Amino acid sequence: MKKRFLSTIAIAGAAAVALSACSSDADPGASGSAGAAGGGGDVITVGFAQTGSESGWRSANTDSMKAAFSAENGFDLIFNAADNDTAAQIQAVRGFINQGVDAIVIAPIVEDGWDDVLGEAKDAGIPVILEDRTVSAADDLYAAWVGDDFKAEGTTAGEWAATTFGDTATKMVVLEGTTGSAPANDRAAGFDEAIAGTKIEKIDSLTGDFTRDGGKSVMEGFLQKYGVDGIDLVFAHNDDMALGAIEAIEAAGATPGKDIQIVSIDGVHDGMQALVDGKINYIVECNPLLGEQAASLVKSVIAGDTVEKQTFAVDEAFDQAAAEAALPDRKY
Ligand code: GYE
Repeated sequence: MKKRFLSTIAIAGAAAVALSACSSDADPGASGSAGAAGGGGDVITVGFAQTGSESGWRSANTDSMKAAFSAENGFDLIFNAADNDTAAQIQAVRGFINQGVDAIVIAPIVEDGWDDVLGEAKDAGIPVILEDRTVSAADDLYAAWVGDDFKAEGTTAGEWAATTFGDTATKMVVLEGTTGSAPANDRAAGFDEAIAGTKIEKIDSLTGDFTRDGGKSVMEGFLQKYGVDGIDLVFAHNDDMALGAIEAIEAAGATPGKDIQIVSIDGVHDGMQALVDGKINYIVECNPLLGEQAASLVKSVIAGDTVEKQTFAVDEAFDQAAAEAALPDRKY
């Protein structure tokens, strides 16, 4: 395996200058062994272990990754979506190692539990690039990470809440992302720090797993427990859960954005539309268009170039007027 990786470096190095022009024998359906070790030697075989398809953000991220890791760009992409099942995702990565792919890209569902399989990839000489979420494993077990600053997103959302509600007694519920995931952990931490010392009281917090259905059913439970008048503010860790909460609030006979205000994170099209419509009050962006940066990291790592260990995407934040101005040009 190691030997094959070394030959890949040599081949990729020679091909690096002309990658976009030599995709003629790329075969998207081929298995890992048909890549750099096989015939033409100009194709980089990449196994991508995606989390699943839980949200609008995820769809945009998958599209961006598939577009960047295309045959035209010199890649043979083996795509796996784990349906939010952490064991299945680790299994997929082991499968890529067994296939002898040239590189592995992972969007890790949760932070913990990666040490063993990342160690196996390292022993096999297969570089790993993380995209989107981070892991708690030692950083010498992967080559690089590209994604968004989840803690800063939480802080920005919390600062909006502190400015809007800070001096008024406010009952807040939280719709958490997938338990143990980096964005759920970091967004919660950033938000909590930003509202510390204000009169915002977190009365409840449960996971809705980053899905619209999850957000809806958790919000239904909160409304049953506290009543429409017992909740002033919802912090949703992503837009999809905020959209589910909107359905629950409307079904309870209240007006989202007025009776109960909502702040969320992502900035996907449906979320931004809800902000324009006044049903969400503030959105912090999380850019899902990470494909090109991830693909360029893979090429650099395979070519033996030194790369940045961490690359952060740039995120904005939107109130209603900003969302109205931005919506026509949004790419996702
Ligand atoms: O915010 C959410 C998705 O990991 C940043 O995952 C990503 C998050 C995103 O399901 O919508």
